[in-house]
Amino acid sequence: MPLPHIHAPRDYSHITEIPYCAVPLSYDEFLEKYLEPNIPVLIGPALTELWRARQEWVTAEGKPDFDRLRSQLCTQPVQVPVADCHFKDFSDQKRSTMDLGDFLDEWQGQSETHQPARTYLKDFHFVRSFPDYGAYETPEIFRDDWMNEFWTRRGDMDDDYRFVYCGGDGTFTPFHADVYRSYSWSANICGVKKWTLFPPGQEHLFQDSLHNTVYDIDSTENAKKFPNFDKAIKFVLFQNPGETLFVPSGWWHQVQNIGDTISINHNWCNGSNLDLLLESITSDLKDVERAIDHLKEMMDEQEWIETCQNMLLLNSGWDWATLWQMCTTIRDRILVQRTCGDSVIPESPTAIASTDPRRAPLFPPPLLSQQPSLDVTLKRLDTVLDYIRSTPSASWFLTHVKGISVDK
Ligand SMILES: O=C(O)CCC(=O)C(=O)O
Ligand SMILES: [Fe+2]
Repeated sequence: MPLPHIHAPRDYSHITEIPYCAVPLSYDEFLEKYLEPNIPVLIGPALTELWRARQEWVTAEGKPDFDRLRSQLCTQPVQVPVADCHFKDFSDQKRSTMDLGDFLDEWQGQSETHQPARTYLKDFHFVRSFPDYGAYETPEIFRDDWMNEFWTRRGDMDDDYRFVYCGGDGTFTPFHADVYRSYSWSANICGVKKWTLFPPGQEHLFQDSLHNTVYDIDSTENAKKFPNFDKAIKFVLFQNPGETLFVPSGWWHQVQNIGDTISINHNWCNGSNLDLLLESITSDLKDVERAIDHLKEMMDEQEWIETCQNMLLLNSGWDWATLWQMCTTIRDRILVQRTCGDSVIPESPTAIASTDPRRAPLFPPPLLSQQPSLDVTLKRLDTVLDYIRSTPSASWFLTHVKGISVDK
């Protein structure tokens, strides 16, 4: 079934450089100039100036304050996820976990002896590990965030997309577009990040038909497999301490740390990239169907649908049920907000009260002034929900496997 029309086509051909906003911009300006057209913007350090992380994690010389980090964060053992930047593991770096105190000791030792770093602390769920610490406040322009609102409200999962990254000189994140075609915002606490950003629509220059993608944009090997990769349009920018980058949906990027770097970032989505999310889940599903096509004739139709959805959830972290539940959770909240305005922070019907203190703290819904008109968003949500309802395999899966009613 063709994808529904949700958003006007986007055009990146006029972009000559990544815009810089020295002063924090209003939500309306951000929505109109960057979020809706899906264009990156680098925002000056005033946005993050008052954050505890910027005031307490960095020395007067602009280096990580290792002693303070240790005394504030390592009073008890905390396991953190790390990546080995010298070890490619399929399309990512080799991942493991280590104790935060051990990571800080190793990092400080390498930094002080000017050794190259290879261990990169990444995707560390900081707010979940330190719910009362208050390292930063999500900037108002990034509060219309359905992923964090929904994932922190779900009763069946303890997850969020609020991260801290820490790495020495030379650590890097290989070439990718973010999970589910989500946006990210990334605020630099110290150090410099070199970003190389590629607008969407050029995937044929760096991806093969099985969606194998360039891993390191600086590798001399790329030309053999992707001879036209050097023709891709790209933008390089240097993000200095305190600056925040909005990374739009589906923009490919590689990130290189210059000097000892700490950053905070969130992955997020909302009505402005809902069409791209839907496109991403349908494309991921096609990849799954193709990968296990040889099993199709051994299964009946229903077993096939269920197997594909299970694989989709394993590979991509979501299935039709996840998208459906996120959309209905946000829709329910908007309906209440339409009547009660900002005075009520509604509880999602899918939220199950939890007494587990290790759960990620809730991410509050945006105020009316921090999101587009509720009617525009409702229309977009209803278009996606109607599409899922009218896709037979999706509605069968939701109704019969997940026990979710898709009736209007
Ligand atoms: O800072 C990094 O190393 C990667 C960040 C990133 O990929 C993102 O914010 O989307
Ligand atoms: Fe990313």
